[in-house]
Amino acid sequence: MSESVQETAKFIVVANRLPVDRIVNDDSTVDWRSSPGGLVTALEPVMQARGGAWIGWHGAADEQVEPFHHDGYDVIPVALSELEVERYYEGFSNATLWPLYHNCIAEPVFHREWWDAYRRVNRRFAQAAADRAEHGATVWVQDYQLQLVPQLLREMRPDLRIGFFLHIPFPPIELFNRLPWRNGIINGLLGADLVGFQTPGHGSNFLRLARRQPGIEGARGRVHLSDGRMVTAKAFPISIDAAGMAELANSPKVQAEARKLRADLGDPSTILFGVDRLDYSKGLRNRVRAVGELFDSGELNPEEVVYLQLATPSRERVEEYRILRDDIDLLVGRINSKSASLARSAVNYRYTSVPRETLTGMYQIADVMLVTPLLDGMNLVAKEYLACRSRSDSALVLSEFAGAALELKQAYMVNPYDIDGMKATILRAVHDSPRVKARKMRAMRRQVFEHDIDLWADSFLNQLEGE
Ligand code: ADQ
Repeated sequence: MSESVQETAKFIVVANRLPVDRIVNDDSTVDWRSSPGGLVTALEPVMQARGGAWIGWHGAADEQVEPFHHDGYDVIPVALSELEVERYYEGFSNATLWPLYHNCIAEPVFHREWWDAYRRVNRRFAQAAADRAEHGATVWVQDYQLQLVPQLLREMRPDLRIGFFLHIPFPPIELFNRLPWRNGIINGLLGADLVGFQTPGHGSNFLRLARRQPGIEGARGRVHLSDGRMVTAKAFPISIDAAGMAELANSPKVQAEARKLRADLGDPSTILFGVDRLDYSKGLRNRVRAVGELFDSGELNPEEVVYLQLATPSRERVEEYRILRDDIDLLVGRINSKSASLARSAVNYRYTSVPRETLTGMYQIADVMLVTPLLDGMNLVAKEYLACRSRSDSALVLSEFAGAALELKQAYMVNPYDIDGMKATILRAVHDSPRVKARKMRAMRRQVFEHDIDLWADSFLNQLEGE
């Protein structure tokens, strides 16, 4: 395959971020390394097979980066100014849309200048795709930061097949309608031929809103526009590279790492584990409170049980995230200051990102996995645990408000708002018989291995290109 950047591409992914991180070497030369994450793992093989281009921001403000070839596909950086990062990304994307789409768990903030920046940046991404796409190319736009791109791109290039996938929930009409620019977003999405969601419920929310637009009629997952076009909305539950993760988990390196991790934690009889971006949607406050109360009451014994919680730093310049970080520090500090064991802390809390191998090792030693978001589009952590932890003596505690709950029905299901209910279910997950746990794990592991990331990408693209 050629190493030079092609003028045009027949398959293009457009996402807020590029799939690569910049590494500055000791001698000041620059390298680009694939950044880990579900979206990249999902789409990289597709890009390599199709020979495509990935359009996205490179992560540094006020900097122009030239297109380059990386690992079999072209990378096309889009520049953002410091003010645009503040208004389009931290503002409209993460302080307006993110809370609004997560059922207003935090209060969404509305600012007209943020919306203006969102429109301006969406136009820039659309233009970059229009400039790069071959005649009749397929363009796949990703996520809530770029909801205006489908319509803008269609106006520029009516010859393209345009798909859009929303990784987060699409809210009910009553909440969405608070948005002063609601029609702009709905029309933006209606520029696509196919709009994909994590669950059928999110798809129906969108369709209900779309049908309220003038001149639009619809039935059975589709709407017909007055210009004769048809837009399909459908659920495509995202997944993971289950086989790849299982292989990594079984590698001697990760096995050794897992043994070391368990020893470092003091070889407890039971390890509870949680790993999340530090985001209020992930339900960390309630989870930490529930486990803390179980330690407090003696129902979990800190001499035998350790709760390991990793939180990845996220959106640190957005106010809500700073408050959340302080709250969790405080809660964890309180639990540990009261825990009986001198030898080790009841809660081992790390505010950091870890390499893939270490995370995989942590999944391996987790006897009980705690995934308790207040609301989550899908939640890949639950699926990663099932792929990595092959021991049948394992338990997944899962929020009924994660998209994953629709597929992983055998999990120990919780309502994360119900602290007492969550405590009872965590205890059940710790104490249930190995036979019961084995049956649950078998069913859920089968689901994850049979519905992997390739199936997700193939079903979306086959439908888009067959439309
Ligand atoms: P996220 O909200 O980021 O994704 P999630 O699906 O759980 O949530 O994915 C997080 C990813 O980050 C996982 O692959 C996990 O392994 C990794 N990760 C988390 N903490 C880490 C740490 N400390 N170190 C290393 N890796 C860490 C959004 C939506 C989800 C949807 C995904 C994909 O909010 O609902 O499932 O997109 O569509």
